[in-house]
Amino acid sequence: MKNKECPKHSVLAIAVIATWLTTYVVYKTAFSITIDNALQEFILFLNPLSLLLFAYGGALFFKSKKARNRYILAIAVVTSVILYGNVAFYRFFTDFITLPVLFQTDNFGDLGNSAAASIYWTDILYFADIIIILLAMRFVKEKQSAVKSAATHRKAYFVLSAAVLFFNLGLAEAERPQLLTRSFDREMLVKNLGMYNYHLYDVYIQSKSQAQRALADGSELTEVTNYVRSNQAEPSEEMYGAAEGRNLIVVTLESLQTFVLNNEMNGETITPFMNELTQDEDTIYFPNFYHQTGLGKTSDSEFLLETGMYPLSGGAVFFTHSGNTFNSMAEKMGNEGYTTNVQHANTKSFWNRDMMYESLGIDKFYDIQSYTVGEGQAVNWGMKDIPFFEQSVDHMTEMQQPFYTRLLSLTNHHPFTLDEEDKFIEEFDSNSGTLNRYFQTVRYLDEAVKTLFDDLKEQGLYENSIIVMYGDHYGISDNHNEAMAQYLGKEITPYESAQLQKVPFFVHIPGYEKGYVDEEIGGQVDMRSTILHLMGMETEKDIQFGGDLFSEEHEEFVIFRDGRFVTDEYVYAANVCYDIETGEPVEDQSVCDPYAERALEELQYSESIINGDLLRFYEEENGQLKTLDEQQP
Ligand code: GP9
Ligand code: MN
Repeated sequence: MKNKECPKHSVLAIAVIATWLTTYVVYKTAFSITIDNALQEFILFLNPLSLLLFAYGGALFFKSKKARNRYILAIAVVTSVILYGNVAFYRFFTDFITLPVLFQTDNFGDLGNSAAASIYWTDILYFADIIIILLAMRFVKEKQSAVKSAATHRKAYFVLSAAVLFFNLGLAEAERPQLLTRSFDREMLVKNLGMYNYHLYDVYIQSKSQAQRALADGSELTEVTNYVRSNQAEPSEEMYGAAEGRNLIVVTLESLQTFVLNNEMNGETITPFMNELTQDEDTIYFPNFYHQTGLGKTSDSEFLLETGMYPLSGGAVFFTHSGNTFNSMAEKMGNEGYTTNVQHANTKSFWNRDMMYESLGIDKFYDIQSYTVGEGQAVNWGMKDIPFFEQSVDHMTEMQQPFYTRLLSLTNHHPFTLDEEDKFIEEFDSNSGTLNRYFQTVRYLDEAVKTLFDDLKEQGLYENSIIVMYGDHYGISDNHNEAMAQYLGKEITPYESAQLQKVPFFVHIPGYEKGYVDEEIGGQVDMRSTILHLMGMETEKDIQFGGDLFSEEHEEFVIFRDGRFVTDEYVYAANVCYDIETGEPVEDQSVCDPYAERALEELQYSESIINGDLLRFYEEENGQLKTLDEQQP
């Protein structure tokens, strides 16, 4: 090599390839990224390239070789530091770095010490690319061609880089539709976009929300507070404190919609246990209860439950605003002496839960690491609900009482697949495999809920608890309307589609004995105050949008996240005002206007609280705005 001259930008090419390969080797050795098929592996391999081409490409703008090499070295060092920083962080937290953790180190205990403890001498290998680049700079003799790095060459280079980026994004979109709007799992982002692009994306998301936060001040809260106060409902005297002092168990029923309850499919009962519950003497069942989630799906339902605020119109609030101050149900219960936790057998970074739960004041997160998934105990997205509930109840026996625990089920999730032995009923026979299988997984979920009740009784936890269960969002989207029409025996109009957003809501109080079916129209935003009042805790000073479903004053007005709404008279969908009884458009369409206006207003208030992080200016103990020196920066 010493004697022969190499093409002009050999060092640049070597640098790109060296860092690219180093990154891929680090992916494979330092992180446990799950790969299910060859395409995923290829995307993982390809994904560092686009950003590296752009970053190193900056070298083409330098005339002198010295400056060019310095630039290349700087990029090599920066990328290595990012990569290695993640390696060290991952060793301790099994997660990738996101900007807020760098500023919220107190959340994570002594980050400095733990990071130091996870550094080894052999880690020098993670910097292999720098060594290769230095050697290349020393030994590779590049041709000094007379033509200056012509602008056209540069252009071609960056067009190529852009092509690689779009090719990568295209593959990622094919492999993981709606990656950026929907699946906010850091592992998924790194897997599809690559470590470097992921960090750029993270910086974008975080700075966008920081900018909105910086521009906000407490005065905006006055208007919101007035609105909230004027719509507040007094708790029902009868139900207030009905479950005071008991353990609170909230179960999220994955993708469960109300239409399957008390219904049959080709002569088979779909939810035998839950059907019984709807008639049970200790249960109040709400058949006219709607989900209000947006793109954040399950996490949005958790947000509605914990905060009584609406999730965001774009993106998942769990991901975009996990650094905010919230006045969550968990925090409130914690203040009243409850230990609080969530149990969910999935990776903790999914929906950014690990970060968000800190902000929501949840003491502990039993993630997949807290479960033993035995042979045959996983299907579809992960651990099956029956063993999940079993082990979750085991965890409960260890918890300090009274506790508030939340269980997130998972088996009844798209694409609704099951092992043969867990299929208790036949498939449906429409043209939609999704809907056909849905009945089977719902049937499995029903069985799992039954075992949960049995386990609680067996472990002596049942009597002294209250069990609240809710469906998180639809499982069958409008894409399956034709099949749905076949099942329901009627056309799926926008009115019907809105009605299909009903999800079950159960309040089960062992020993209550006055159970009934409550026809009140309500939504997930109402869960927080309904539950807190049952637990004997006040909400009158809280800023939130829900109302107690048991209250005489509860208003029947459910606002969907996309602006549709339901009242006791109307259903508003696809810009049409329908009569709720007949499902026909009402003659005078303007009757919906005042509601439409209020729906928009309420959603905007909620959004402004989240975007401005306004609750940091609020003192929930006395319902006052914080004085300047009490405000956090
Ligand atoms: C994943 C589970 C399902 O942890 O919450 O998420 P979803 O896709 O329903 O939002
Ligand atoms: Mn879900």
